[in-house]
Amino acid sequence: MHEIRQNEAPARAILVGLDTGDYDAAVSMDELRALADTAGCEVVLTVIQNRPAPEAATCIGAGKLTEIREQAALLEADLLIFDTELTGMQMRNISDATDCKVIDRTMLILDIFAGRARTAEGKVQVELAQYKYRLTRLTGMGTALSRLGGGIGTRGPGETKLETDRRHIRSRITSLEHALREMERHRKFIGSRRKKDGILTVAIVGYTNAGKSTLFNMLTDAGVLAENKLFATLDVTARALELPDGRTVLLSDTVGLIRRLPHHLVEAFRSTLEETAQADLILHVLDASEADVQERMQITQELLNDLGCAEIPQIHVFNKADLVDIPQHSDLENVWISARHGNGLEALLQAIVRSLPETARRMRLCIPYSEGSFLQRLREEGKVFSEEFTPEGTLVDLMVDVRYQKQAAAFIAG
Ligand SMILES: Nc1nc2c(ncn2[C@@H]2O[C@H](COP(=O)(O)OP(=O)(O)OP(=O)(O)O)[C@@H](O)[C@H]2O)c(=O)[nH]1
Ligand SMILES: [Mg+2]
Repeated sequence: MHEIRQNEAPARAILVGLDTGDYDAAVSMDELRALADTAGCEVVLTVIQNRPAPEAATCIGAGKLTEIREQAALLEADLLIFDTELTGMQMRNISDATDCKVIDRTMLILDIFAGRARTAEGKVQVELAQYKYRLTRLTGMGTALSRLGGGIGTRGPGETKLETDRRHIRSRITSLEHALREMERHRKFIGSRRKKDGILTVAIVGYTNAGKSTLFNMLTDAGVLAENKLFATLDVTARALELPDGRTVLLSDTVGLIRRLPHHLVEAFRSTLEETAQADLILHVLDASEADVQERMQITQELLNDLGCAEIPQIHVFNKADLVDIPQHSDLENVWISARHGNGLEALLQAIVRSLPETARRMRLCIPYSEGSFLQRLREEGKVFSEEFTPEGTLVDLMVDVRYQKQAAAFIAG
């Protein structure tokens, strides 16, 4: 496990929120606590200050800072996690005033991301986001981060590099961006090849902790890490899934979404999530046992719309049915399941079959030589597995697009 270095004691953290009335601060703080848990911190106190706007120099007021300093000493806390984004200057001032290490919500999320990225592309995306965030906060950040705090906020780019060599960071950003473009190009290439092969893709999408990876594993037996932590999955993971109608689709598991996802992060993960925009079908997984399931559904839907996925057919998958005690009625667009116990998966697979567009099908044909142009069209549109010349015509095994299936049926090889 990355999130806390094994040889360090967990950070004892105080969460600090500012309630300006712009959003529901209490809910946001609950989520910050879950994030802190995920990062391996022990939360010893939560402080919320009501004020119309942040203090320029210190975010919260001087009185509150003194109070936090005293509480930190009393509770032996060494880390402050702010729910709002801080400037480098604010970090230094707060750190000086309280003697604690100071990070903000974005840094905490980036820290979790850094420990969890699996693929090369995911790792590069996180590192890039970290460098970019830090570059704008170099002044002050060094002191604010040099204190203990259980290693939180220090994963990824090394601190000394950050402080001493701005130019180094800039060139690192350039080379990471270059590497990322290469990876994107490769991914797009694979994507277009899939389309030619007539492979449909189904993306599992949803709020963090909804049970996406558990469902993915149940459906594909892939053994992808599933655990009760936020952001257990950071990269798109894809596996082949055979459907009851014999077609094989590519099923992908994606990163969990969260409210107030800092825009740098949406940017950083846009390319990964953009793969979702190519999907033929979206399984929108919901944790039916959460009280705010409707709101989470909406947050996820808005992010999907931002990514240009509004038109893609969607199935709402109400997961964790084992935990809720209300009537559960499934139809083609709303399916109740328990991914953990495997309940409802049959109905889900049927709904998937019914929701996917008709597509290419693999066929074995014997096409007379007089129909050469038809064969040529088939070759251009679909992948050819084998071809053999016989006295009766060309014996070919290939994917046939739905448009040609009727015409091709006349040539099915016996
Ligand atoms: N009771 C119950 N728990 C479930 C069910 N499905 C998943 N869980 C639990 O919910 C937690 C989160 O599951 P994951 O599959 O990791 O969730 P995820 O959506 O992939 O989460 P991220 O990748 O972090 O966004 C785990 O503890 C699962 O065991 C279910 O049907 N019933
Ligand atoms: Mg997951």
